[in-house]
Amino acid sequence: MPDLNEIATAVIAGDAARVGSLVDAALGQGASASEVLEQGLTAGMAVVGRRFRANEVFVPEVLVAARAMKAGMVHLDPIFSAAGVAPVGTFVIGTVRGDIHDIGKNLVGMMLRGAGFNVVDLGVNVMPQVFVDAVQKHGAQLVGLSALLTTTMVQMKPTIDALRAAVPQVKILVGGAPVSPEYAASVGADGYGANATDAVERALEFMGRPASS
Ligand code: B12
Repeated sequence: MPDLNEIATAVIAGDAARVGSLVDAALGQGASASEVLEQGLTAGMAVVGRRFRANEVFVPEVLVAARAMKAGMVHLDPIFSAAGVAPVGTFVIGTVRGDIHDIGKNLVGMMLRGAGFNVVDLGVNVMPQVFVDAVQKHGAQLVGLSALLTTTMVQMKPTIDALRAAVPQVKILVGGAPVSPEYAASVGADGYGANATDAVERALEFMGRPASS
């Protein structure tokens, strides 16, 4: 089994090229994409998150680490996507207005694609009407809102209100570090996902396909 700590260390160091080659090597040596993601990339980013909170590193370092994490995710995307079969449904996803964090959202999108969803990714800083337009345009059954800041999670409510008014049939999932199940319920979401696996399970349930089947 390859040493996945090395990947975490390279994410922390923000060495994108090294992360890319270590991820490739780990996959070649038999590590699964999920192991690389959890024990390598996410483990490294968690350390960066703790250091950021403790004011030991600042935005530029976090940005470089985020880029390094993305350089690793590029190698995992085709594996997660290839696992899927016929499209289960269409899922529109985006990070809410005012928020530019996209790593978690991208992970959720990647795992949903792997579970067979057609994923329409609207990117970051997405206005409520843009979610509405995309759901209508793509005939999506599900929409996911991501927020990483306490100052932007408040954008979930107006976004959900706009979706309810225009496309009442769409199921709405919310997530992101500051969001809780209680908060999700208070803004009128249909569901909450603590992580990408959770998001996939909820999405499959909404489509009438329990994850275990
Ligand atoms: C990376 C990062 C950045 C990067 C973002 C790069 C990028 N491309 O995303 C940069 C440097 C740009 C950044 C900027 C800022 N950041 Co920042 N950032 C982080 C950090 C360290 C990691 C976030 C991350 O990617 N985590 C890894 C992913 C995998 O986890 P995740 O996002 O939580 O996603 C998982 C789940 O939440 C869930 N999920 C996520 N979305 C969704 C959606 C759905 C539908 C579902 C079901 C589930 C789901 O599944 C995901 C996968 O498991 C966090 C610290 C932390 N611990 O969260 C701070 C953090 C979020 N940032 C913070 C702050 C304050 C900022 C800035 C305001 C800093 C500044 N002074 O400028 C700016 C804000 C810019 C803006 N307007 O958005 C604070 C927020 C505090 C708060 N409570 O509001 C945090 C918590 C750091 C801290 N101080 O403790 N940041």
